[in-house]
Amino acid sequence: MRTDWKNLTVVITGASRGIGQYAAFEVAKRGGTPVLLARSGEKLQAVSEAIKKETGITPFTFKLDVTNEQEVERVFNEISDEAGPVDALINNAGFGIFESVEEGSLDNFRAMFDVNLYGAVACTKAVLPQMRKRRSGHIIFIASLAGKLATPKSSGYSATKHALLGFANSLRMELDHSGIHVSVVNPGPVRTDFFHTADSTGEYRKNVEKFMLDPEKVALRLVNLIEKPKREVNLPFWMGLGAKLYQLFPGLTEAVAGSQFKKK
Ligand code: NJP
Repeated sequence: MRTDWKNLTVVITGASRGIGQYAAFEVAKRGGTPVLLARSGEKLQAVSEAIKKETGITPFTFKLDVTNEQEVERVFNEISDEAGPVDALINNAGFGIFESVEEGSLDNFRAMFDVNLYGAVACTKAVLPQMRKRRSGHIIFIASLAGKLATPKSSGYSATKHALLGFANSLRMELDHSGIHVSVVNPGPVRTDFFHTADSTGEYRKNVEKFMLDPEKVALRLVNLIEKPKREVNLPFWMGLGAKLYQLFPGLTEAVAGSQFKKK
């Protein structure tokens, strides 16, 4: 269990808003140094200033589109030079578009894979050599319960998160006895701007409003992992249980609870 947050450098992708922003606040509140990454430089600056005002910690900020491989390499080199070695990487940047297979465009599928899977792979590859050398580190993926239980109109998004879970599970085994932890957080719906893109009609948001998680609480559970590494956190607990039931009895679960999966 880790409690020495001083001098701990935590890189967070997608830190300009939503879960990533709250995770950055939480890291700084505990005394760690967050490194904020996202495409929107102005928003990163605003988050950084708010963190400094509230916690006294000055975060590092770098503009980064995780889909640009060269940019990922360059930015992670800069992080290493300016902030020092990365102790933890939170692969959080991601987005979804809810549409049926027939209506959805292949371009949207590719764009989701580029950010949600390949972006996380690129950032992970950028921190691994140094973590290996130091025999220490933690890589956390924000996947989704959609990566365990796919529902209608999220085939593309679910596929990216299933892939991300597969990637993380393989990586964990490759890193056995390396001193590097691999964790995954699988949330259900979280009250963030995610839905502005994912759910253009607002239908899904309306249908799941009462189940929506608070991003601040998700961030808290996420940052707790750095203190006490775990393989996986499913939020809320009962939805994680539902996903487990589905994996054990997919046909039966669809037959009994199928209408509950049609909220989009
Ligand atoms: O979403 P949102 P959340 N390169 O839209 C960044 C997963 N999740 O916090 O680049 C770099 O508020 C974007 O920044 P910017 C979800 O799949 C969510 O809810 O400036 N960064 C922003 O900071 C995702 O993996 C729910 O536009 C890129 C951030 O990503 C994670 O949680 C449920 C980028 C997105 O912030 C955070 O999502 C679930 C790029 N190319 C899983 N593209 C949920 N909200 O219900 C985007 O199961 N970003």
